[in-house]
Order: sequence, then structure tokens, then C-alpha cells
Amino acid sequence: MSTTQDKQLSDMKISEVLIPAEKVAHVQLNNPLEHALLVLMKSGYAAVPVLDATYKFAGIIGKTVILNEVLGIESFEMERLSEIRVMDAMAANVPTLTRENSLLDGLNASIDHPFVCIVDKDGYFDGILTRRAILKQVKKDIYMNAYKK
Ligand code: 2BA
Repeated sequence: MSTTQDKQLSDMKISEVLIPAEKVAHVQLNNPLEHALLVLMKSGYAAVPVLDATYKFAGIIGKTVILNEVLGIESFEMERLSEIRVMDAMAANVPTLTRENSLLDGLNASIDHPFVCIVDKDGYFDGILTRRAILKQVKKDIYMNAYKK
């Protein structure tokens, strides 16, 4: 049986390289932007998924969007961080895939997105597919094909 080690990217499914939900930093729809900014700063990520109270995927929130929300005419109005909720600032219209999608589908989506959120058939959050995971597989493919010649 072939393992992830020797599989071609074109034969792989997203489930084989997914970062599972329990390892992904996230925030919730009702959180104030202040909490979201804290999660982003502490984790070091530029953007993280947003989930509802039942762990269904709702969107993505990032540092740039948060800072834009509190940017006034001449200064940042930091008190607004506690007044605005994540649901009012997040990007909701982002593509999602399922763990059964091919890694090639993931590669296509990752051209425009640093990470793609993976959901199950009912919309529950399953994890993320990162550019890093895809690039590692692309590198393996290139090395494997070069070695075959
Ligand atoms: P960024 O935060 O812009 O991170 C860009 C790349 O920088 C990451 O690429 C990774 O290679 C590196 N990096 C950033 N912060 C890191 C950290 N705390 N630990 C290790 N490496 C770090 P990718 O791994 O391809 O991730 C793409 C994007 O996926 C990230 O963009 C972030 O928005 C999101 N992401 C990745 N892992 C996550 C996780 N465990 N929880 C939440 N979001 C995650």
C-alpha cells in the first residue's frame, strides 16, 4: 500500500495533510475584535478562522481588517476594539473545501488564499489546509520525479 511518503500530489486527498481543528487557533462570531487581536498577536498568525458557538465555520478574521476597523481620520480609535464584534468585521465569503477534495483542489484554492478552511458536509469546521503543507508536497513531487529520471 502506498503511503503519503511516496504518493504523487495528484493522487492525494486533503485529509492526508490537513491540520486538524484542535490544533488550529480560532475565534468565535460573538467575540469582540479586542479578543481576536489578542489571539492573532499571541499565535503570531496573520489571520485565523471564525466559528459559531456550535463549531460551524463562519469566516476568517485578520490583523489588517481589524486595524482598518479602528482606523480613524488621524489616529487609531482603540476603544472601538471592545465595541465591534468579529461577525461585523470578518470576511464571510471565502472558499471552503472538504477533507474528501483532492489536494489539487487545495492547490488551486491556495493560489489566492494562504490557508483554506475545511468543513464537513454539515458545515462543521474540520481544520485547515495551509500553503506550507501544499508546498511541502509539491517539493516531494519535484524530487520524486527528478529521482525517477
Ligand atoms: P500567516 O500567519 O501569514 O503565516 C505565513 C507563514 O509563516 C505560515 O505559512 C508559516 O509558514 C509561517 N508562520 C507564521 N506564524 C507561524 C507560527 N506561529 N508557527 C509556525 N509557523 C508560522 P502556512 O503554514 O502555510 O500558514 C498559512 C496561513 O494559515 C497562516 O498565515 C495563518 O493565517 C494560517 N494558519 C496556519 N497555521 C495555523 C494554526 N495552527 N492556527 C490558525 N491559523 C493558522
